[in-house]
Amino acid sequence: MPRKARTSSEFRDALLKHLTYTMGKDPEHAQFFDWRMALSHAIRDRMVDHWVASTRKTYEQDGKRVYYLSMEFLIGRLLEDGIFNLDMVEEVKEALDHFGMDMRTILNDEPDAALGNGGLGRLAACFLDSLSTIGCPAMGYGIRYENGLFKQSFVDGRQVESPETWLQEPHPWEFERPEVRFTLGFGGDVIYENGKTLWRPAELIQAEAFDTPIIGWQGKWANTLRLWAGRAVDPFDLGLFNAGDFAAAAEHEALARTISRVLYPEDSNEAGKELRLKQEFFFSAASIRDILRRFDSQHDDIRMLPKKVAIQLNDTHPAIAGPEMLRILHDERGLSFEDALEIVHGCMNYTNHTLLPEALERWDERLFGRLLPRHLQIIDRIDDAHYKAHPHRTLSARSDGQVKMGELSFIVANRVNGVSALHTDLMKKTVFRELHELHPDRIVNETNGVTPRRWLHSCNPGLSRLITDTIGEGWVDDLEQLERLEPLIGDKAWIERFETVKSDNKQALASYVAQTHGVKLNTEAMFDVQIKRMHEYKRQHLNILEAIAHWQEIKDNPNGDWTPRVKIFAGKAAQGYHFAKDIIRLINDVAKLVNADAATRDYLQVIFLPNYNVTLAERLIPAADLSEQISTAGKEASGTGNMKFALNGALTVGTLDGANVEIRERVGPENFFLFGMLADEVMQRRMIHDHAQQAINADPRLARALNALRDGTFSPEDPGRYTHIADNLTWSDYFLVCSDFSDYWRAQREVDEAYRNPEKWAEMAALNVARSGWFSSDRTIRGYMCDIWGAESLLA
Ligand code: B1H
Repeated sequence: MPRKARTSSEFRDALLKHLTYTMGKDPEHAQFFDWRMALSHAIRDRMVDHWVASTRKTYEQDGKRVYYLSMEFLIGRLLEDGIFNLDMVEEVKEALDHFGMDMRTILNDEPDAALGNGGLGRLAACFLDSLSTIGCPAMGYGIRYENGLFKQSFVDGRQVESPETWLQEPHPWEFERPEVRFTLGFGGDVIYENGKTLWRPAELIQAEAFDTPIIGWQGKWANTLRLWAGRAVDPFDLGLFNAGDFAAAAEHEALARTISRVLYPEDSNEAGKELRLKQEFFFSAASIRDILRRFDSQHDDIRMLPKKVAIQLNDTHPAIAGPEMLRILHDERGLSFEDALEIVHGCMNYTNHTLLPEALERWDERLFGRLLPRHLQIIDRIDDAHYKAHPHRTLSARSDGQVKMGELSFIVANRVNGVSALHTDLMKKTVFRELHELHPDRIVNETNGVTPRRWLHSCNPGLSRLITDTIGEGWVDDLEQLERLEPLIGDKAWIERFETVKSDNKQALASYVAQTHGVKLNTEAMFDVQIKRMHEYKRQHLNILEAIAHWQEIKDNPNGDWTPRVKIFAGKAAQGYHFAKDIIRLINDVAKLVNADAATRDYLQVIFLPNYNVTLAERLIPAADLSEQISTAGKEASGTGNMKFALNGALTVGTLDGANVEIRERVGPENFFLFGMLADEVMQRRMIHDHAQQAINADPRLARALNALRDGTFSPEDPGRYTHIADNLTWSDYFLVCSDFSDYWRAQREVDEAYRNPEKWAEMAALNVARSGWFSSDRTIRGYMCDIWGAESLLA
């Protein structure tokens, strides 16, 4: 289909048609909502043309298909993304203009689909975008949570959670597929009949499919995101199972509704709850059935499966897909266990996203056995088979009364990957050391990436325009072309345009903050941004402690020649993570005092923006001067926010952790503010029993900042409020905030110094942009296609 073949009046007609016939409104009485829905439907129609064509081609070509199984897809808003990917910005503006409507206002009316917690879910969303842009036949499978990640607000500086209700309004992007339903079970028992082992679940539930088209750049290809919703099975089926048992029937009804109700809000922390295991089995089992059904519709030889199907497990959350597929092939289809295992092994791959022990999924075997009795037996047989192949090894997916999903995934998978070079290296040396010795070719690295469509082209139109004016628009799906900007960086006129873009973005953010929060930000100051989930290992408390020490120093010498800064934070804490919530409160209390301090407020402002989500990230990242990536080395598997900032021309102050290592290598060490211990130094340092006190004794600034936490400076009405944070840092400090403080302080003063030379700063920032092309998720997906899936693009 030739691009922009349709005229704008045609699009105007389409818009009006949807306003009239889909929404039942005339333009005089239509609300923003009606316009947004009409526009979404008109855009969706354009997507569907491409979608149908891609699906047809996928069936015709019968190439290998990729299935990405993920508990989370943090997709954010879809309308703007669709308009940009279809290259229809001007057309849409014109059409809306004609009706006296403003595009921005309409776009801002869309709720943010927050079906994920943080980086892991956002990565899945970036991958979908890249799979479609590349034209790799693929499908994402997940859960259609009625309530996504909670909304965050502050009351007296404290985080308060409320439910997220994105589905309360009609969601225009999904297609309900009532014909695609699978009945799944839990519990019950395992019976032996005519030499066969069969699982007879006691509790039944249906999974119903909802499909969202995922359109790639310029609409050349579109894949599907298929999300499963829980439904009660019909009364006849129920009758078959529990005739007359009304209590069980009621429980079943409740479960059906509950299973896709909420996203578990734990990021990098495993809750071990029964409902969570049910959710995992629910969507994994439905997806496996769907995959097998589709395969069967085109092939008769199940041994062909690994040639036609690659399944990616996004962390261990869908790991039960392996045993479930084995159960179907062996128990239901009669393949030998060995043959079935070989087929499953040929299809499955596993991505590990964290080494944090508390995030590695383990299930109590009694809970597991009660819900999935047959799968427990199958996991034992997988273990036996592995043991037979590698005698004298006691390694197991089952031990100490637990089912270990990491080990299980590793054993079942054909390829196991980490998400940055450092993380993959640490995987080999730590959590999977022994398994890696047995299977030295299994672990591969695929450093994460981010989609340049959302994270540059659409979120930063000013920079996008400058880049396109300079090198043409080829960079949007070939991001390494950004290196062609490098020769321009010495050009005064060009670098001035680059600076103007940043300062316009800062202005835009400042007016948004003024409007929504009534705070006036100093746009002359450096915008220093830390936005991510709240977690001790991410060390937002290191950042705020440095801010406190800095504030104290400014107060000592208010006439000093300080470099003005605005420190911006955003991020949610898991409901039950009290320490993280206390850090939020501390930052809010510090903000309150510091922003009101007439002696210092020209030099230092602190603000914590509530309800961090994809949309807020899209506003903040283009406006940032400084990106805070300060995790304890060895703890952040990759980070992806770090890449978005660099790509949008922020400089990083960071540790050698996760993908920071590779970012620094690529942008050049002279364009990156490095500080802190290395991963192995961290391990050494922890051996010193009084590491924190030594650090405090050696750095009076740190001691003074900690004192301010203890003496109630930031909570005069409740002076003891932050004592426990100071105590934790002094007496335990597992994440080595104190030990890294002095070096962080040093790096921050270098940042101050550098910012005082705007031209030099702009050059460094522009080099970050020009050299970040490698961090496109297109590059990452090509890596998976080649090293893991053996899949090919169907675009000519
Ligand atoms: C990441 C998670 C995670 N790693 C458990 N692990 C969850 C673990 O609901 N749960 O139980 C949810 C999420 N998320 C992140 O993945 C890493 O911390 C980041 O460093 C990384 O960039 C991201 C994508 O690979």
